[in-house]
Amino acid sequence: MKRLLVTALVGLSVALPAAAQFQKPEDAIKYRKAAFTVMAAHFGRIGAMSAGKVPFDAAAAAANAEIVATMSKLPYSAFGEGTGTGETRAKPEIWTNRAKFDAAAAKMQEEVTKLNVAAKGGNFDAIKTAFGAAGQSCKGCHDDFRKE
Ligand code: ASC
Repeated sequence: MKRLLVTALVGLSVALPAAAQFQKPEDAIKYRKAAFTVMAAHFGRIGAMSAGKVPFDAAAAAANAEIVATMSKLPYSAFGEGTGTGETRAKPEIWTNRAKFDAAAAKMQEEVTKLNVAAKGGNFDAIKTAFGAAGQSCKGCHDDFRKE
């Protein structure tokens, strides 16, 4: 019985992001903005180290990169049809050029996964390089799909 419950819970946790349901478009918008906000906060902490603004701390970099990698998976289930208006800077191109948007999202997820690997390795130069590439992947998507 216990095992059945554990199996069900694990299955649910895997299925949740893809099946995320939102009552209203505003809920989806809030959710994805929250995910990006948390991701950016932790990404920025690695950025501060990369830029020499705060001392390099390998354990902190690794912890932050892990959170970034996890958060990076969350926002995209909240870009459903009908969520392009309201309190959002999302451009209509997200829905008219979905393949390009999805590719940009996948690229970002790939780069933050690399950042996570680098951060676990603890080498400052490798982290800096991976951070730069990840930042470029954020910027690339913003340039095409986010209003100023
Ligand atoms: C950040 C952050 C972003 C990206 C982007 C990179 O730290 O919050 O959205 O980096 O600015 O160009």
